[in-house]
Amino acid sequence: MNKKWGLLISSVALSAMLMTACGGDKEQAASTDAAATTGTQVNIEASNWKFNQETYEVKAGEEFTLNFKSTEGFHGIGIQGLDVDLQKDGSKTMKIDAAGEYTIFCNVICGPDHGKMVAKLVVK
Ligand SMILES: [Cu+2]
Repeated sequence: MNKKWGLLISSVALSAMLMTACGGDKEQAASTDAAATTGTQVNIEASNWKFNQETYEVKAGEEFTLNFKSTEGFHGIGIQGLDVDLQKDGSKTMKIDAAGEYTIFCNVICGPDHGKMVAKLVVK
């Protein structure tokens, strides 16, 4: 075998090893997520420069989990009057006893349309 082929084969083997390692990590992350998803889930996704829904609804007095994810860019959420402070990705389980409407806003200065990043949490 000449040197050139040997080098090519070992670099292919190396990248196959690296790909396997990455695949393994992903599987582990997915099963961790699945374990945390019981009860009412409120999935909020942020991109440049909006949330995936204008309104999110939950029931008063019932526990729910906020799952926040930045799918494009780096964003976060705060909710006026509530102790919520998630950035980039994260979850928070909480309960709101009184019905009402709360303003969800991006709490990361993320770019030109940062100020437009608002949505509503409606507690019924
Ligand atoms: Cu922002």
